[in-house]
Amino acid sequence: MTNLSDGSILDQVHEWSGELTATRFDVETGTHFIIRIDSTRRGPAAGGTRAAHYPSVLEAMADAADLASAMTLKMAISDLPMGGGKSVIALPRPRSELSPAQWTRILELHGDNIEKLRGSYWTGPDVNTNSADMDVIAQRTSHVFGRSPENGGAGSSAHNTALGVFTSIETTLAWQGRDLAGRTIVVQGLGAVGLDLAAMLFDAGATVIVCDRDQVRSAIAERLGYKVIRVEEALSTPCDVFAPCAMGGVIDRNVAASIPAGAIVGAANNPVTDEHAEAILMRRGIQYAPDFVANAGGALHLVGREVLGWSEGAVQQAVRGIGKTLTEVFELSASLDNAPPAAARQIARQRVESVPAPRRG
Ligand code: NAD
Ligand code: PPY
Repeated sequence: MTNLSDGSILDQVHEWSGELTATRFDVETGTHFIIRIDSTRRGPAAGGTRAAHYPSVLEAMADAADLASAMTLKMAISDLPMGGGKSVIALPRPRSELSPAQWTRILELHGDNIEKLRGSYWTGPDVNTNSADMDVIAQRTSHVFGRSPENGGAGSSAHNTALGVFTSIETTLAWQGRDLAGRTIVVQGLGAVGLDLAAMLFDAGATVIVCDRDQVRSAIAERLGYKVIRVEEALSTPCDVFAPCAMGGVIDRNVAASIPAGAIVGAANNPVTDEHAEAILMRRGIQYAPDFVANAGGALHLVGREVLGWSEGAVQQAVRGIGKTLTEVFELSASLDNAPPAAARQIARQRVESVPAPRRG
């Protein structure tokens, strides 16, 4: 992950190994737009647009870089013909405080920025953006995944992301010699992915414990028969599997040393802060399914449907295939005596490097 103690934005750009950082500040809306292309080695860079009110532009830049790098790994380990990138719209205030007209204007400007990159970066939905937002961006550029089906897009990827995480939980437990039925799973975050995942786990006979900072979502979960805990209890509730489905960065070194879980498998991108924390999890025998393997169902959905022309059935077959990929990662991790994310990065980087680097102009 990008080190935030680095002094300036320029220092951060110098230290990043990615291909391109594009930024623009719009005075009218007070918005910083950031697009980071990590790699186009395997194909055009792709990755969603995240909109949030960040504490600083430096943090927004760092988030975009870390998320873009994870996309390169996700595409490569999933054998998709794309590179990795991501965009961050750093809003002047929280999304909920923007008027519909302001939000539309921001999306249009973002579409203009993407269009200027002439197809080297393709966007899609991410935290705080959805298919309707992609429809707006698509009025300014054709380099957009996940428009609504009425407008010719593949729609929301959340269900296939949840299916991939569910498959990964089954695979991780099987690796530990256990079944899903009767296991206790803590799902942190009941958004589009978390709620769907919780339902699949419940139907499979698991004990589902959930939390969300949104009271309405917690109330829905209670009605569905899940045990609801407070947000602050998520990292200290004993469980067989902890499934982070809210934001990244939740497992730092201290949490890695204390979390009472048998495994960590979720949808959130970059949930573990650094390699040291990954090593602590491994030393404690906590099986961590790398995020960019477990949450690749969304990318398989968007790229499968819109680039490869797959049917929904073919997408689901590919998403189920995440289980096989994850087992290969666990096998390599065991043989190298190294943490699963290190093994997964090794497989993905080999795939990226097997494609010849483009000639410099
Ligand atoms: P979402 O915005 O629909 O849901 C996130 C939920 O987390 C919200 O309900 C929010 O209230 C809750 N939340 C936020 N902070 C919390 C906290 N500290 N504790 C508990 N709950 C909290 O997002 P989503 O589409 O469900 O995605 C979930 C995660 O998975 C995100 O990190 C996203 O980047 C990642 N992801 C999603 C997809 C996809 O296809 N949607 C694909 C890959 C990765
Ligand atoms: C992610 O999987 O983290 C995404 O950002 C979703 C995505 C995947 C592929 C293209 C665009 C967005």
